[in-house]
Amino acid sequence: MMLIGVNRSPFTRRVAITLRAYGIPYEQLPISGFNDRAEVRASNPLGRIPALVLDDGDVLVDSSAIVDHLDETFGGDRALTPAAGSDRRAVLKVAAIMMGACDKGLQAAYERNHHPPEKQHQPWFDDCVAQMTNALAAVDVMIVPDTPYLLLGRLTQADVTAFVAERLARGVGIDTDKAMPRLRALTRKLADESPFRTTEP
Ligand SMILES: N[C@@H](CCC(=O)N[C@@H](CS)C(=O)NCC(=O)O)C(=O)O
Repeated sequence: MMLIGVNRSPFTRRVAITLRAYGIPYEQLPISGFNDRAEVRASNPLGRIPALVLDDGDVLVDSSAIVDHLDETFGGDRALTPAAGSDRRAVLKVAAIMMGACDKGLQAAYERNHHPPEKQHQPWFDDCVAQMTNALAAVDVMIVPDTPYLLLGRLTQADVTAFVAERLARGVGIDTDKAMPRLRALTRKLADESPFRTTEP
């Protein structure tokens, strides 16, 4: 398997963490959506990372579709997203909020990094950051202090997505220690676990 994308992308790292959590061997082509657009388009016509090239040559795009395939193929009864029922709904809800938070964080980052200073619109930047902050704060209050994982007493896709979103939040200037201390404490602990530690960009 070949993971297309750089781990500084929260969406790519989410897939990398999932691959490692399942113990799946893979190679990685560390290219970025903006800097290597033509090369990325060879795998994803949209020009976005991540993509995952399967051993039979099939190519999956979008982190949610990729982790769904990995869950189905390798997850068994310990899939990072449970297969059915209220546990599945709970994990998918957190993952959706955290992936949406990443979208907002990236829009804020793009405003800063891809527009010339005179064309940057501060209210748009602030609104994106506020949406991301609210999303992370909503997950912060779900966390029971000193528990190792967000839901179900084990590692799930809720932890994986919250981890990558919290990291991106710091990157756009959100003080997560102050604004969402439980989430920050959780991500500090997760950072020591192998799937997270070994995918640090
Ligand atoms: N919904 C997609 C989002 C992927 C995404 O936004 N990737 C970013 C990098 S973090 C990208 O390639 N951006 C370049 C672009 O959109 O042009 C997913 O979950 O994979």
